[in-house]
Parts: sequence; structure tokens; C-alpha cells
Amino acid sequence: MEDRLEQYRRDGVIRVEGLLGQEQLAEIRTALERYTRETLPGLPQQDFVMEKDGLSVRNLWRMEHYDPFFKILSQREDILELIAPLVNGRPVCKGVETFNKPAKAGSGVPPHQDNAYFCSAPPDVLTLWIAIDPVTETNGPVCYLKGSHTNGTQPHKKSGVAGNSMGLASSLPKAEYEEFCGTLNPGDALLHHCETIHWSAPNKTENSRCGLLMVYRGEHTENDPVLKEAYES
Ligand SMILES: O=C(O)CCC(=O)C(=O)O
Repeated sequence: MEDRLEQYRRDGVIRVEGLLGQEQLAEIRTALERYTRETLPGLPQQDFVMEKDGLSVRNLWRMEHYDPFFKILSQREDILELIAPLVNGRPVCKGVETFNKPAKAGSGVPPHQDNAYFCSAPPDVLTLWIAIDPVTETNGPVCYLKGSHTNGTQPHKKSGVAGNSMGLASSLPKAEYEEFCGTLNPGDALLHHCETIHWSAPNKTENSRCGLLMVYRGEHTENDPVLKEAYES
């Protein structure tokens, strides 16, 4: 555990292999199918985003609010134990969501730091990104600049991308940091700090790349008014 913590503090992102077993994955897939079939049609517009084709789902937001399955999943004891040292306190789930990245239609995500959206001080917030499908080099893995979380929340600007309204205002500082792309087997996960710069490419392959995300903040975190104003302006 100490290694994991050290690595997280140094890189701002870690890969956790085999977080979920086959049985748990099967349950989640069933719950996602049910949610898409039964819950999605009744959701308010702000709680989902469709891809440009109008047919496939890009994102589902605030799933814990609509389906107890996802609320219970976010409160799993082993997951909270994994997260607590990384957020320096008791983890509070901020949201359960998906980035579906469907085959052929999955759109890209512009480079950003999550704290441009979360506006948290201190930035003790992270995302647990769980692979539901295989994540390969070609179907749009999430890519990170390791160590980029050590330099604070950088200015962002409107991106024009539905579901990811903000992107880094300046170009990607690729020369300064090592790039890491999170290829994963189903059931593996990534944990990324809310100030780690990351992005993902469109999915042009025949294979869907669904990620189930659970965002946690340390109980002690508060809203940063300066970041909040930048986000809302
Ligand atoms: O799943 C993706 O492609 C992007 C995920 C992301 O941007 C995030 O976790 O903030």
C-alpha cells in the first residue's frame, strides 16, 4: 500500500490491476444495460450526453442519484479503504458516471485537469476509472502527463465539446512530463488526482471502450471561490 501511495503522490495516476472480478463485472454490465434501457429515457437533460450520432451514449452523470446499485457500489468498503489515504481523509463520493466511448462513434476528450470542474481546495479529489471493456492503445485510452498534478490547477477555456466543456487554455506541456496511456483489462482501474492533466482520443475501432467512473473527495475539502468563478464565467 505504501508503494501505491508513493506512486500516486509522485505521478498523480496509478493503475490498479484486478480491482473487480468477473462476477462483479458481469453485475455491473447488467446494471449499466438496465440503466440505459430503463433510467436513461427519464433522465433530465443535464444528467446524460449523447454522441453526435444521436444514438449512442457518451456520458451518464450522477448515476448514484437514480439507481441504488451504483450508490451501493460507490460505498464498497474495500474501495473506500483504497481511496482514503489518497484523498487524505474520509472519502465522500461526488458522483458515479460513465465515459462510454462507443465503437466508431466515441468522441475525444480534450486535455484538462478535473479540478477546473471540481474547484476543490485542497485538491484532495480523485477519480477511480474502472474498465468495463478492454482498453487498448487504439480505442481511446485515457492518457496522462505523469507528475502534472504538482503544479496547481492551470487556466482552462471553453472547449466546445459536449460533456467536457473545459480544456487546458495552453498547449499540452508534453516536453515537461512523461506520458502514460492507461491500457487496461476489464476490471482493472486507474486512479487519477484531480490536477493530473489527461485526455483521450476518439474511438474509431469496432470495439467499445466503456469506463465506469467514481469520483471521491476528502471530507475536509471545500469549494475554491476563485476556481469556481473561473468555471462559471
Ligand atoms: O474516459 C475518458 O475518456 C476521459 C475521462 C476523463 O476525462 C476524466 O476522468 O475526467
